Amino acid sequence: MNAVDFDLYLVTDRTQTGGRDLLWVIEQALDAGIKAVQLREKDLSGRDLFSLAERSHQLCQAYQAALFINDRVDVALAVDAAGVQLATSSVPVTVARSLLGPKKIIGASTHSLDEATEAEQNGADFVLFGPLYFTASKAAYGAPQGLAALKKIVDNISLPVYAIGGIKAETLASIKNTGVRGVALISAIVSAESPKEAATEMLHQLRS
Ligand code: TZP
Repeated sequence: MNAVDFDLYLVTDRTQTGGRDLLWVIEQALDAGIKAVQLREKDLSGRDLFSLAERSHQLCQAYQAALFINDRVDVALAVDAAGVQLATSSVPVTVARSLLGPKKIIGASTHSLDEATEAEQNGADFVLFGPLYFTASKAAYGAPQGLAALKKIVDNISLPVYAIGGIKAETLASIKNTGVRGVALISAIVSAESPKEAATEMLHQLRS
């Protein structure tokens, strides 16, 4: 299992930046100290995603942060990203592992204990679990799972677990109590008036 050493995981959505350049938003978050970014721009063509991933990778490298590419193992390999974030609709974890080799980090997005257990057995390095709370686009992610379901995942697998979905600075204390390794978020940073201040506050709350 590869070392997964970040606590706050920024997930991108360039439709939620309020017209600001996504790379500017990413850099603001990196400047605040975020060490992991998932490029999740599912509507882009392979060519456009590759180009954005290359630029994101350069930025992340400048800040010693890890870049993960959502779903696209080919793009992750092409830009030498730290790893991939696989959805349940992505290629299986075992297949991604054989393509990526032992050193790339594989995150698996899960929605139940069964999925999280399977991800662990198949060689994922960490799991995302959610949606924890209601999200702005809740229809896309399903019903909120809640803290008890999150704790059940944390208690039953050995991989680092990250919560995602509707997470704000105010809810971090109760989320931390479940024993999660960290949290992942989109809107709380990407849509914030100051992504840098929002990320700084999140990191402070997470680490206090
Ligand atoms: N997966 C489950 S919920 C979610 C994803 C990608 C969206 C998280 O966005 P936000 O704005 O942090 O609620």
